[in-house]
Amino acid sequence: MNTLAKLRLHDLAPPQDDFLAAVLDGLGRARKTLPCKFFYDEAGSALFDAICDTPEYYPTRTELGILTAAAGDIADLAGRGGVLVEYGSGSSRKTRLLLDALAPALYMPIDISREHMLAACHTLAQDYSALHLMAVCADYTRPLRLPAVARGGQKRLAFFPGSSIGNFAPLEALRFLKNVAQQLAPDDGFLIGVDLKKDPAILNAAYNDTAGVTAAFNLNLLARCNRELGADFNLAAFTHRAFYNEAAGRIEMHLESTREQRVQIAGQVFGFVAGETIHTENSYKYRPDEFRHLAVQAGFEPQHLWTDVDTLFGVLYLRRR
Ligand code: AVI
Repeated sequence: MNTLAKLRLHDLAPPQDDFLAAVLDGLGRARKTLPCKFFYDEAGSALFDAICDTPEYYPTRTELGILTAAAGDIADLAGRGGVLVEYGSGSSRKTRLLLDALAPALYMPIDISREHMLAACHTLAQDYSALHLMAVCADYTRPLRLPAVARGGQKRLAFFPGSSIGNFAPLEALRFLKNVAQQLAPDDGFLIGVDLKKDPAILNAAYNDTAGVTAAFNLNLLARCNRELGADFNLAAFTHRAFYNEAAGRIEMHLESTREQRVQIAGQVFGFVAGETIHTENSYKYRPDEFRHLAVQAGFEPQHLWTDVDTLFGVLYLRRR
């Protein structure tokens, strides 16, 4: 069968996010902020891939190690030959690990970036001859109804790797988990990667790599404002700041103005005093019991937690109640 015959697109036509409106709103606030979802233009996505390869950023390789060791157990819990639903697009090694272990009949990635997802699906369709694919173009951060597909009595496994759940505030995380639960039937599974609370020194290093890749990733948000919105941010007058906020249980990323300055965007002028920051990202860390509590509130029964030897990262299997 050729790859096109096995691949279908379910296009929920996500509304175009209005970058300009979000920037004007965020910078107009008393505490300036920009939404972290705008990090991921082409340059930002490439920088994120580079972050994952830095020696300090442990989550990606640690989660991959956990999944490699646990793949057989995961398949025993989730069942083989069913439907694998991935929140995010699946070109990564993590997806392939699950495709190899679970041999699902259908793979359903959900991603807002249609072209990137379709390219990844074509490659997977070539490499997995028995696999059918249903690419869902949607913004999974908003409530979402997945297409109904025949499951032939098999289970569905939802997969949300990378601790992307940490980029939601706790209430938004709960809303997201509830939405995932609604897309599953009782006894289906949800496999989710969660970055765990740990020595703040390890966390601070992970978001302040010595090669400066995370700094470049953060500053790219201002470069993107310049490129796409005609803003006049002087990138040399902002510095990357990332630190663990212990009380809130999160890494905060900011861009700090190193001097008093004014920035123009679409005819509006925003003033900065020296030391003022734009808050660009939160990355929440959980203790296993905190995350289990959230999962139970959302309608799941936590069944298994796999970690690495240093308990840096957790992969949880949640059963839909
Ligand atoms: C995508 N997300 C889980 C990353 C994180 O760790 O919160 C994004 C990131 N920001 C800086 N480094 C990585």
